[in-house]
Amino acid sequence: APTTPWWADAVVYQIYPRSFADSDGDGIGDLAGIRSRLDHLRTLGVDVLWLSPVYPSPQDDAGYDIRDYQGIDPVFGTLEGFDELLADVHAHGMKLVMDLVVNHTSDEHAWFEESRASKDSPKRDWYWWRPAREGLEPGTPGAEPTNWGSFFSGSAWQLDDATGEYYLHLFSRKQPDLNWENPEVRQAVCAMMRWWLDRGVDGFRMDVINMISKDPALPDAHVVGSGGLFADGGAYYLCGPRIHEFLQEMSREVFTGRPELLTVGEMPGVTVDEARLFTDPARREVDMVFQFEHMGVDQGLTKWDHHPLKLTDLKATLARWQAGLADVGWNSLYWNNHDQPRVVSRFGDDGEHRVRSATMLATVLHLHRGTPYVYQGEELGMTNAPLRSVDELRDIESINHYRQEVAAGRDPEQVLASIRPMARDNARTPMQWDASPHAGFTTGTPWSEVNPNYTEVNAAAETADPDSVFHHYRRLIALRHSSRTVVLGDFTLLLHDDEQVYAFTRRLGNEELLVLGNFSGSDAEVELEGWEGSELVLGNYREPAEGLGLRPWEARVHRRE
Ligand code: ISL
Repeated sequence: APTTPWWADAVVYQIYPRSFADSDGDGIGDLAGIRSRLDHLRTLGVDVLWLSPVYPSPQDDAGYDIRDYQGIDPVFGTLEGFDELLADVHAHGMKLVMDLVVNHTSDEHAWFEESRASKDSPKRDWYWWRPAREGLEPGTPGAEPTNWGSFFSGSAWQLDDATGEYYLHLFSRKQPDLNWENPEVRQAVCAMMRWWLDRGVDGFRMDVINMISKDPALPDAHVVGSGGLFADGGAYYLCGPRIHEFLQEMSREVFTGRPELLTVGEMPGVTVDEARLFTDPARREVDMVFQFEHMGVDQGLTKWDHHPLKLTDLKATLARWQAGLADVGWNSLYWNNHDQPRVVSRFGDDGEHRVRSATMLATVLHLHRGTPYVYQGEELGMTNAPLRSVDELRDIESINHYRQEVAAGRDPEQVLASIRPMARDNARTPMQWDASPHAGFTTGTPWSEVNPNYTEVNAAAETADPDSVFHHYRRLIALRHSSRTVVLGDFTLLLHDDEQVYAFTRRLGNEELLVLGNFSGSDAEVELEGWEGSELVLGNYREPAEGLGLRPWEARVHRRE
């Protein structure tokens, strides 16, 4: 049998540097701040850190718009400071994975500045340039080369005055898409990746990597319903025609001879069948992907159309991914990242049952088969931001959407109310370290408001409390490190139709684990053969349970042989 890779029993922790820890009082987190908090991560027990982008950037999309791939933004520190951080991370027995954002660059990147300068620039073809639609004056409504919408509202095309042509930007207009059809682009990206690996980094989280291969014909998208002005062009750029070829080439050119890496591809819209191909080790593409199906269960056509969770939908989708990647490939497991609202506010109860529901959610996720990702603050049960007024929005996605809707005549209060539950800003409030001013995040003025609950929800209080969310995460991570069944056991969903209880087993050889989670604030009955009297491995209530039934937001892991 093939040996399991090193990351099979690893837990990854995502750091969003701008909100993690500020060492110099400018109100923005930085690399030295991260260095000063490595003990927290060591105590938690995580194996790998993933850093959201720290490269020089105009920060139009909080660093996902990169001006220079081979440097550190002064707001975060210096390259020397980065090397020191990397050495410290390694000295603490952890690995460090970088964010790789190569579907697009900043419009301030030297490559784009050269590309936009003239139609015969040697780098013209490094991006997607197109003239106005046949017969229409550039800049007039409908003259955009295709009807595609951008993820951040409006058209995916921006007219550029220098040459009178449009460039493609799936995200903000300050994030022009690179043209991966051009082999020079691919070579430049590979060279840059090798440069970071030579510096000692341990892998990459690849931003929207399933968007790098577009249908070069760039056809108009099919319009669904009455729609807005712009349509979803995803059919022509999600898992496009050359995506597997591009990833295999990257793997050959960059990863050959470097066995100890971790690669994870962020892939909105990826299907289980595609994910099997991407993560089949024999194909040498990526180790695992971030899929999004379970992040869509509480929304309608768009993310702003938010509705309450139906537990059976969540269970069905996650179980399908467990089954789909059981024999080939590997799952990544996450509830949170810097783009998603806080899970305790989303699927749990961030009021009365905050601790109980946060620990229940953690237990259910971490007992699945795959590599768990913990997003900073999740291990404290941090909650969504209050977002009391539009002035508290910092994120381009929400701000653009707000402006678009208000301009279209919608009621501003209602627009804000629709943004509140899903806003990416929910995840980006400063890390809550202690009960001192600004939660110990900064001595200056934080770039985003600290959640007012920091006096109660913070790392200092939680490390001192054995029943805290923090210590529950620590126990879950330790369990994974000590149990082959948690890492490799088969997954079987139970109680498919139950709207209150999430139940499944994991089995390896003679050992079987039963995982139970109550997704509600009321008692739940559970009837399962043969589990009465089994050993309790872990739970989130101190007082022992009677029988298999669950108390409000209770989670338990049982074991039998
Ligand atoms: O945030 C989202 C939900 O609306 C997604 O559409 C998100 O934009 C998508 O998952 C891609 O995310 C990644 O690339 C973006 C960047 O803004 C995100 O922060 C990043 O995680 C563009 O680089």
